[in-house]
Amino acid sequence: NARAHEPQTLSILGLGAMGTALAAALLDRGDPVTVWNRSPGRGDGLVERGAHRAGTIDEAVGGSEVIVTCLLRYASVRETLDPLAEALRGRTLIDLTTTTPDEARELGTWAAKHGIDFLNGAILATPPMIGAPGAQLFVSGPAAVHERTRAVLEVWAEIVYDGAEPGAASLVDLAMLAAMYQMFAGLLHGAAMAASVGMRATDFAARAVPFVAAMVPHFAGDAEIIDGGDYTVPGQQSLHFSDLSDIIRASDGAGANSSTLRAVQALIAEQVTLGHGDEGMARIYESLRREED
Ligand code: FVH
Repeated sequence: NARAHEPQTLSILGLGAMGTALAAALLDRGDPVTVWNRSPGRGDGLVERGAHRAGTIDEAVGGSEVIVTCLLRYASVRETLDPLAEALRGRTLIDLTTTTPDEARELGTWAAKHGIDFLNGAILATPPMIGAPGAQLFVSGPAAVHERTRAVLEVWAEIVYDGAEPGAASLVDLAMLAAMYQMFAGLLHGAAMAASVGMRATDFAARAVPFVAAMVPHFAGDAEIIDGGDYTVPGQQSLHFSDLSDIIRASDGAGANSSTLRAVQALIAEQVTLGHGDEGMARIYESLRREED
């Protein structure tokens, strides 16, 4: 039922790797799309497949009800859109550029000031994943804008609505990336340790990936403890036991840089000092989340 949505004319501003993938997915579904890129020479393949190339950015904005920006970063969005505030009035702007929560809020305020319906979006997918299972798109902004545009967005990814506050989608996106980068830093640190006994990184990966994949689901249990507010739940390995000192000695002995592990050790030590040594790893959430609700 690919076309069971209210058709809305749509322009994509920015034909980098991601903007091109977004436009291609619309063409795959048979939807019309107008495309624009700052520099010429991008989007020829899209035009060959039926996309309309706007000659100017004014044409791209003036010709569609929904304007999607997918640019390098927030500064490029403002540089591109600020001169077009009046042309955007009464239209819908969906920004899929990676932005910080504060930047998304600022863009939301700017849009409201100029009578522009605004939805902030954060893509959790690589360009080849767009339109395929596994791609996710977090969106936040007024519910009415989300509901009106959802059928269009669903061609790209599974949509997760993070509520009316525009910064929320960016915050959750960057929180997921924070988790991912720290996990990869951990794997790289492990590979650096294993190198001291002559293990190649590929061999370490072959053993570490299934192990970490089996461990990751345990985070759901930690999350239940955090939400329940009782860190004394029995059956957890205590912070006294997992103070990481053995691992750090092994890392130092292997000549690896132990700084990422020492950062985790400091969080554990803080909670032990505060008297929570008998509790489990979930407790260090209290050292990480310093702000009150
Ligand atoms: N690619 C990915 O895997 C990630 C997945 C997660 C989300 N991101 C975000 O998507 C935004 C765009 O990423 P991209 O991969 O399309 O990036 P590029 O291929 O480098 O294309 C950048 C486009 O931005 C245009 N641009 C840059 N500066 C300006 C400016 N000042 N004014 C107007 N347009 C500008 C650039 O145009 P040009 O250089 O060809 O003229 C490209 O169209 C990004 O936020 C990711 O974090 C993708």
